[in-house]
Amino acid sequence: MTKPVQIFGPVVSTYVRIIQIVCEEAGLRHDVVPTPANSPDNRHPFGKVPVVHLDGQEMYETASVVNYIDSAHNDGALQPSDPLMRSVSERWIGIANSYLFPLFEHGLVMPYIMHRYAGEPLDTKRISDSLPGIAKTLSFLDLELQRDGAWTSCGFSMADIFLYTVLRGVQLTPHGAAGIAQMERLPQWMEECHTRASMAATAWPMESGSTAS
Ligand SMILES: N[C@@H](CCC(=O)N[C@@H](CS)C(=O)NCC(=O)O)C(=O)O
Repeated sequence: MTKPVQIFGPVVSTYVRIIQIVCEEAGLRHDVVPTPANSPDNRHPFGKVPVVHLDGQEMYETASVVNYIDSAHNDGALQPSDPLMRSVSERWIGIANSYLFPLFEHGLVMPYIMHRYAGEPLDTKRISDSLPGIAKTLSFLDLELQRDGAWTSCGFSMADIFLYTVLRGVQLTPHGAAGIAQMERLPQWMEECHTRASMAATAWPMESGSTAS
């Protein structure tokens, strides 16, 4: 029996969860080795998490790690074979990494995490400064879904995994839950992802149907 994939990073982390979901999709066993980004044990050269050990390799940068897992262990099932659809899926992964994660994480998700789990006062200024941009971005995603199905036109792909995981953190905050609920198509797509076996198996400990207020 092969060794479980070892994922070095926090137990609650967007990018750790993306690796966990793809391991589930590929039928690979996986363990999180709790490692904060700022720990001396963290071996990422740019101080990020996760770092991953699998197949005798040390890997980092989530998109490249999950592409490897899917290609080597899942027949590439999460990467569309049609070149145009592959490009669409890659575009949405790029959007999730470059624009959505920084906007959501710094503007909404981290203030709630620091408030709820580190006992800091809720940074309402940072949240209120970020909300217009977040609302505009949620509307953009929703309109794209209504227009041509956006990333969902590829069938279930890696894009769904990145986008769902990034958006799930938002949905677990009160402002984010309210914002997503106002959208036309996003809530249904979120629900479909939420009930997928790989997503359900990797739910964060605080996911009990409530928001992170
Ligand atoms: N480009 C990295 C980004 C990973 C990332 O931003 N991880 C977050 C946690 S989900 C992190 O390391 N945050 C800590 C920090 O930026 O100091 C990847 O794709 O793996």
